[in-house]
Amino acid sequence: METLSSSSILPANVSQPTYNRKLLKPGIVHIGLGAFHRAHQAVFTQKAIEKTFGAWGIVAVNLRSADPVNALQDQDGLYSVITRSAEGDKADIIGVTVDWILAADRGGDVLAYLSSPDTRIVTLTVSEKAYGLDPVTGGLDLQHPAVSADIANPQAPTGVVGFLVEGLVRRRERGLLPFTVLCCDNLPSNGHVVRRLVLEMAEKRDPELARWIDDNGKFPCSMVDRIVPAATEETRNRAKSLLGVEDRLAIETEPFMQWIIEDDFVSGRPRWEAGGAVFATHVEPYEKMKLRLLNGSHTLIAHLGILHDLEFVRDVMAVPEFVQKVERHMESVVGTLDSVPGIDLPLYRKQLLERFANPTIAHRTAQIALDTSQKLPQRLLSATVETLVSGKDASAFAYVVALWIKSIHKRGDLDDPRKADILAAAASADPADPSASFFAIKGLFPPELVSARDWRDQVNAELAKL
Ligand code: CS2
Repeated sequence: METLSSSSILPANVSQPTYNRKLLKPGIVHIGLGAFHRAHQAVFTQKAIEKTFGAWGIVAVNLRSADPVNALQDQDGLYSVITRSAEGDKADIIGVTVDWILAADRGGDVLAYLSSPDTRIVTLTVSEKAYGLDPVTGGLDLQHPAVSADIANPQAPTGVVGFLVEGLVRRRERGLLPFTVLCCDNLPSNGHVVRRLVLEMAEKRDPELARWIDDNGKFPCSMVDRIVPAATEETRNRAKSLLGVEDRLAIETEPFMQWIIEDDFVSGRPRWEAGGAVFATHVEPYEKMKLRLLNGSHTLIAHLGILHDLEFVRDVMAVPEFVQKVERHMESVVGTLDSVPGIDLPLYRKQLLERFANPTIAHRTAQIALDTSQKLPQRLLSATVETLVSGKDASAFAYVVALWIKSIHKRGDLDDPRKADILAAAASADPADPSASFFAIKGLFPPELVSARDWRDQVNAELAKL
């Protein structure tokens, strides 16, 4: 079967870019060419360009995996996003990607783009673990492989922070302004986090450079939301039947999408409002709401799914007892949230339950359970600390930690950067105090929780019930 390309003739109900792709110039470098980016920032950017054409084409950079880069090459930069709902499936072709690079092979080309006057924004979706963030200090983890490699050999970076710093070095040498760094990963105050990491690495190189970035750089925070399961053979088959051609990059997603962005850019930005993005002065309340209510519930659902052999989020949501657990969890979370401008929290919660239950979205519980150690702090543990400080009941959060521990025992394995420590904790667990070895893992639980003996007893009590 033919592969999607710019000469494909597609069915009339498949929407295609309405702008002239040949005239689209690069303006954004995006690092992390995963499913999420393809169904989120790229879609918003396409809508912005359709509304107001401008030099906002995306150069898509993947740090390590070659597959999506090769697929973009074979498909002239095109791919489809399939939006699934009870109303049916709708395919849209996205054409905003103007170049594609595997950084591991062509790091020099990535740096050339990063130091080009045309590049005004660098967006990031590299996942929590890629930044080299030390959860205890909030600064750089010097043991992180990419961080140590990029400090040792800064001109040939391998990791996201190393690329940003080397790109900024070259811009400064060329007399250019910095690019705006727009983090789109699920981290709290994500712009501040990345700013700090970049400044720390820059400082090690040259304090003057760090000062220049501090004075001229911008790192707006942003809250991103769209549920985008990893694509499967089924996704590609669905694309085939909708498009009539093969699309190796097809992804499927829900209709909902949200992007709240701090409007603080060095040299302009696309009109992302055209896709429904909201520009706000303070993004933190939205991030906190989303990380704790959506992602925190996801982590709960993921481990319920693993323990009960339920493959997809929707399967967990089909069990009334588990829905009650999610509702109880959300109730505890709401006690930790400030009011969020423009958001009706009860409605937001109701929508989340509906989104999780969407029968057309096959979101694997195992996918969400990946890297749980990197997700617990912002999704669960900070809310737990705040709940305990205010003297409220945090047993709903103890339940999630117990589920996670139990799921490790059940699987005997996991995919997580702290895997070795976590498996060692599981192997040495003391039946009389089964969570103790997990709480002893360095830098995983905040000190306030390590010393919260009563709460840890609740984790043990939940474990005993499981
Ligand atoms: C999920 C998120 O995999 C996970 O950890 O919780 O990817 C989630 O689907 C998105 O943040 C939704 O916006």
